[in-house]
Amino acid sequence: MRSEERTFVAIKPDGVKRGLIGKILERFENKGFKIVGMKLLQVTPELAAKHYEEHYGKPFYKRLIHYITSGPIVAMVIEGYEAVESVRHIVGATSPIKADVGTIRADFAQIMEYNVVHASDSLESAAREIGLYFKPEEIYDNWQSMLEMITFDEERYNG
Ligand code: FUP
Repeated sequence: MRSEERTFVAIKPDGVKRGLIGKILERFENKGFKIVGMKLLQVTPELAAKHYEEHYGKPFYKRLIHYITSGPIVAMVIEGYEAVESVRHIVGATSPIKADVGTIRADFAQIMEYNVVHASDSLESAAREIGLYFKPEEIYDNWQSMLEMITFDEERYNG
């Protein structure tokens, strides 16, 4: 059964500062995902606190807030087949040491505190995070990507 999902991805400040926006975006475009929302923005401490509320009080919390607010991020809404899980595979494990080779975190990062990219870990967090970073009118999904035309053609599946 086809299952199209939306997920939230962010290129964190270290990724932007290191000039990795293009290389990271390329991974998602190569996979055929449809980028339906994208912007460069500075995360405020208030937004950072909402984004990372589940980590409040943990030993690394302060550093995490400092890091995510240390420069602009590129926020994206990505759409595709089982996008939440599929994007997490492309991003890799939280720790770049444990992340599989070929994932963004394994290929571009050394330590967990600067792991270059964020991706939602469930459909619920995706919906919450998309709502934090994007207004509904900032999401553009009324177009068909080339891959969507080829692979998600209803007539091919059901005709
Ligand atoms: P992930 O979903 O892979 O981004 O990981 P988490 O939501 O568990 O953690 C969010 C961010 O907190 C990570 F990207 C890095 C940071 N973190 C630490 O710095 N130390 C930890 O022990 C766990 C997470």
